[in-house]
Amino acid sequence: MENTRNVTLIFLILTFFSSSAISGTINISSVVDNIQGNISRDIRIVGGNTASGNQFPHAAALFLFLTTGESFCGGSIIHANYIITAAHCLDDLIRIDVQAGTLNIFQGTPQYRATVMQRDVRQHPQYDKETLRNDIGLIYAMQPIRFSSGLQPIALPARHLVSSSFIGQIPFVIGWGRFSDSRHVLSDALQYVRLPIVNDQSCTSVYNQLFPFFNSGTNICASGSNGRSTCNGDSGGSMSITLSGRNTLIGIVSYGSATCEGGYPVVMTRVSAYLDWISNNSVLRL
Ligand SMILES: *[C@@H]1O[C@H](CO)[C@@H](O)[C@H](O)[C@H]1NC(C)=O
Ligand SMILES: *[C@@H]1O[C@H](CO)[C@@H](O)[C@H](O)[C@H]1NC(C)=O
Ligand SMILES: CC(=O)N[C@H]1CO[C@H](CO)[C@@H](O)[C@@H]1O
Repeated sequence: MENTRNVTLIFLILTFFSSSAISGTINISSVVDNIQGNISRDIRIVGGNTASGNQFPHAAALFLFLTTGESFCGGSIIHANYIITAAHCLDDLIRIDVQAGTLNIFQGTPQYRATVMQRDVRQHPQYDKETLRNDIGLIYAMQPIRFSSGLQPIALPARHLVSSSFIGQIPFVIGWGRFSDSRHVLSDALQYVRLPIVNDQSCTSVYNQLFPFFNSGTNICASGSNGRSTCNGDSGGSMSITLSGRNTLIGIVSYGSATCEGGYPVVMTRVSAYLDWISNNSVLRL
């Protein structure tokens, strides 16, 4: 019973992330209406703050046009021609309208806008949609991103960090993915929240009861307690910490519970496990 419920939670959050968008408004009401019983409809931001200034100049907003409708994800600029995101954001893709260099995705003036077609994105070849293993993807931005103080790439982890668990770190997780009870819309303003990295057991106990979704080598487990969660960190968005004075991308938002306030942990893709794949599929040499 408990097992079934936990597994259900995982797939619900995926459904939300792939629900249709209408010019910036994600309409998840039809999805919510399908939810039976125990899953809370009370899905809203808790514990987040609005980003300011040039706090997260690597943040990219991905307006996704899919064969199944419209959707939205976050991404991170890692090079003038590359944006990294979650592979599941790129399922059924036709094209992406990318915006970067703005904190506000509807009211703002993005410094960068481009349309990227499906042929210019790459999902990890071992990405598995059912289990969300290897949930990482690259977007090739043919039109180069011109950097400024508000538009900068984020550093990737150094090789020597490949074996680091990062447990105890309290990274920033960002996103525009705001849902409210009454209006199921994205947040106009970029939101951030700090989620402590906890031990793998915290995630395996929730997500691995029926099937081993969480994989220690390629995922990072973040706390969803104390009223903070990834409702504000849309799929594909960054989890970052400061290393050697540079903001460094260590995780990509992958999945979690549909109940943001349920205190369930959140699962990230462990970026340091994919340095070879990123090197092999971009001009970066990591
Ligand atoms: C959202 O979906 C509901 C149910 O399908 C529909 O009634 C409503 O008009 C939709 N809202 C928008 C903004 O499209
Ligand atoms: C990267 O490329 C090398 C050389 O072609 C290959 O041996 C290796 O398996 C690749 N690794 C990944 C993760 O793609
Ligand atoms: C739809 C569903 O799962 N409903 C369950 C909600 O929780 C109560 C109490 O635990 C169960 O009796 C319902 O079956």
